[in-house]
Amino acid sequence: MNELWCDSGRGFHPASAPDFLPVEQLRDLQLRRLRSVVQRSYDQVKLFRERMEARNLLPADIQRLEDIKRLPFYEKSDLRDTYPFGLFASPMQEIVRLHASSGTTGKPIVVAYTQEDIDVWSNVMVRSFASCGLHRGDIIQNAYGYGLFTGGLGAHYGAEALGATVIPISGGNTQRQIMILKDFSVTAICCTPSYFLHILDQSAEMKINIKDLPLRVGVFGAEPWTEGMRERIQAESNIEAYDIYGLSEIIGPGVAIECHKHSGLHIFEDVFYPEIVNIHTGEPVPEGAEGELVLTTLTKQAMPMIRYRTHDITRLCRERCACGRTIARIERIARRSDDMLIIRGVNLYPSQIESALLKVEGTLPHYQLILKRDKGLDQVEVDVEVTSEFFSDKISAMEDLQQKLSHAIENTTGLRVDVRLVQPHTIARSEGKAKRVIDKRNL
Ligand code: DLL
Repeated sequence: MNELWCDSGRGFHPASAPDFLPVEQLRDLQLRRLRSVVQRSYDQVKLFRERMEARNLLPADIQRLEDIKRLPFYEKSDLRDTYPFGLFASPMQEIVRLHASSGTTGKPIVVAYTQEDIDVWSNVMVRSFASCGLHRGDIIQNAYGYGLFTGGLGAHYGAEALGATVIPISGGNTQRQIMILKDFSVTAICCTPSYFLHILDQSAEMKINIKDLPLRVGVFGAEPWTEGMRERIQAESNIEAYDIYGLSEIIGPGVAIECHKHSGLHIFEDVFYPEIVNIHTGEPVPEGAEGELVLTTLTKQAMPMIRYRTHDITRLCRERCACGRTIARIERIARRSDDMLIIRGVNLYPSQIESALLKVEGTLPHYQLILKRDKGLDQVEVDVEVTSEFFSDKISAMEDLQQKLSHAIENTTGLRVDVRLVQPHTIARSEGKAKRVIDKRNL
């Protein structure tokens, strides 16, 4: 048995073996899989074949991993343009599951899985849970939404394959969530970080202290969140909060996850090949530099994605992690290239507001950006909830807090925004992904 594998201490599970592969072996495996997925896509997917032909490329031209750069990108628009089944590489007889992601406009994008794809997905989810120190005997409350969203079923099958006990509660009905957390002695919860905050708020109202429960791990993802948010969550609940990343187009949850060192998310490189490219040119960035994550599914049968542009901004770190895993890490994803708001010429990301707000005492991590246009000029209003102690009648105290927040935001973003303090529970809560921006400019 690999020594490093044992050294990692916590979260050991046999399925996590590929996390600790010697790097040369990992590269060999990646190349073999890359060549096979390129061949499969070329043979089965018209759009891919046409793009290869337009570049005078044959699958056999992929001789080394670096050759991946010669391949065309896939974009989200390709999934929309070929809606619903145009990118499938397996006949329907072999497809056992479809999921869809709603997106903000129009038709959803559809993704497909063969049984083999589902098994790979369960495998990466087992490795994800193992990385959070979970194992057989743990009771996992799965509050990701079940349905077309990949979060619920993805985590569900992974938890079962791990040998843990899964509670398929899905999102919503927060009071029942809290009752079950307590009565079933739940040890881990899966949901979006913003929904967990809501659970914390509600439990305080129900006079249940989450700190008194056996809950010890949170597997949080599906939306950007900050270190400040992690600190709040951990301080208020005494659990260890892990960041899990994934996207429907690639598989769902389980593309990358933190280990107990919490220094980046390990990407399951034997299954998903990562590249980082310049968001404008699509050219590779220097090693370690920030850019857009591009992913290739190395094993997907039903719907392989080759060089899929995720629009998620991160960097890649190939340095060996202290946990012993040899697979690369990506930095926490705080923003998407298409999340960027340009306000009076300044680039603004919602997560910058979150980091600024959480530095100021008295604020709650519930906020929303309202975009308005006044005489042709864009204005941003930041609505932020403040604790009931701070929400006082003393106008001076409130003004003081408002000033502090405006300064903190200006220091972080370079933008002057209007801050509006609102009472706790004023901002609508979501059972899934939080809605951080309301754009009233084009109404
Ligand atoms: O959100 C899959 C998922 C479910 C991941 C449960 C983790 C947990 P989609 O709905 O297709 O899939 O949304 C994918 O969400 O491209 C990111 O922009 C964002 N995202 C997902 N996880 C994280 C994360 C699921 N940990 C899109 N941090 C991705 C930041 C995240 N953003």
